[in-house]
Amino acid sequence: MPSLFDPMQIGDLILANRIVMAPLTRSRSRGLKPGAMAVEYYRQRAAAGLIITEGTQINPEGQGYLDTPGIHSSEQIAAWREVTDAVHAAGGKIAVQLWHVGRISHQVFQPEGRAPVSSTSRPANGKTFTAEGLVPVSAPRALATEEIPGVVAAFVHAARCAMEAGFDAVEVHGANGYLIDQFLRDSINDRTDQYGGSIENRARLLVEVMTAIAAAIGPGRTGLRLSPVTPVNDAGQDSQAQALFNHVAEQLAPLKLAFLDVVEGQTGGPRDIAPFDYQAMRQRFGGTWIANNGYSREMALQAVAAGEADAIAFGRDFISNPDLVRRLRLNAPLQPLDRATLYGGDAKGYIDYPALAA
Ligand code: 8OZ
Repeated sequence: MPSLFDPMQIGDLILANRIVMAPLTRSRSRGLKPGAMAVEYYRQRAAAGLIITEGTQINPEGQGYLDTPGIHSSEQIAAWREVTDAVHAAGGKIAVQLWHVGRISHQVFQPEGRAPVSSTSRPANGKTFTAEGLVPVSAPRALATEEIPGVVAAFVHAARCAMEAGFDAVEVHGANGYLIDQFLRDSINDRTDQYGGSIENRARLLVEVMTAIAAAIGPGRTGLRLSPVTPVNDAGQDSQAQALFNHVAEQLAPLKLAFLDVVEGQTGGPRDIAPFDYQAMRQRFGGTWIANNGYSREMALQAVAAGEADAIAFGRDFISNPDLVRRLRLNAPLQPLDRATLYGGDAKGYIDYPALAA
C-alpha cells in the first residue's frame, strides 16, 4: 500500500503527495477577486499535493458571504492567474472550488437585491456574514424548472474560466447545505418536478452539472466534494442518506471523474454524528477518494496505508501551518489555529503563520 507521502495520479494530474489542502473560506477577497495576499497565502502552501481553493462563486447569485471570490469574469480570471502562476512556480497543483450557495445567502449579495435561489422557497435557519455582521439568511425563491439549464450553464462557464485562469482542475461544491445539497436532500428539496421527489430526481442537478463540466474541460480535471451526513447550514439528514449517496456514486462512476472529496461526519466537527458507510459509497464510485474532516497525522497515515482513502484533505491545520506537509513528514508539532482571524481582516492569521526553521 502507498504512503501519505507518495506521489499519485489523480485524473490528468500527478500530485507530489497525497496531502490535500481542503477548501477554506477566508473572506478576504475585496472586489470579489483574490488579491496579492491570496497569491502569497496559496504560494506558501504549494507543497500540498493538491490545493483546493476556498469556495469561489460561479456567478453573482452564487455568492452568500462577504468578500468571497468569484470565477466568472475576465477580471477574476486575471486575478486567479496570479495565484495559479505562483503555485505552479513553487511546484504545486491547484484546483478551484466552484460554489453556488443557493439559499445560504442574503439579498444584499444578490443582483438587484433579489431573493436568493434554491430548490425550495423555505428559508434556512442560519446566518451569514455581511458588511453588517452576522445576519439571518434571506428567504429564497424556488428555481423554476426552466431555469435549471441556466444553473448548469453557469457551472460550465465557471469551469471554462478556471481553465483560462490556469487551474489544474475544478472541484464542484456539492456539500455543506449549499445549492447542490439543497437539491440532493429530501429534508430540503420539496419540488414536484423532475428535480424533486425520488432519489433519482434529487440527484439529477448534480449529475447534470458533473456531466456537463466533464464534457467541457475533461473528466480528468473535474472533481466533486460531498458531505453525506453533515448538518451544517440547516442541512437536515436525508431520510435515506446511504441510499441517496450510493446512488450518486453509481451515477458518477461512468464519468471517470478525477476525484471525490468526502467530508466524514459534521464539517469541522464530530466525525461520528450519524452512521454512514463511506466505503460502500466509495466502492460504487470506483475512482480516487479523498477523505476529509478532523484527520490527525496518525489517522491519515493509517487510512492511506490501509487503502481506505487515496488521499487526505486537511483544512484548519493548513491555515495555521503553511508547511504542513513538511511538519507531517517530520512529525513536528503543529501550530494552533487563531479562530479570531479566520474570516475577513488582513495579513494577520492569513500569511503570517511561520514555517519551521530550515
Ligand atoms: C465557513 C464559512 C463560510 C463558508 C463550507 C464554504 O462550509 C463553506 C464555508 C465555511 O463549505
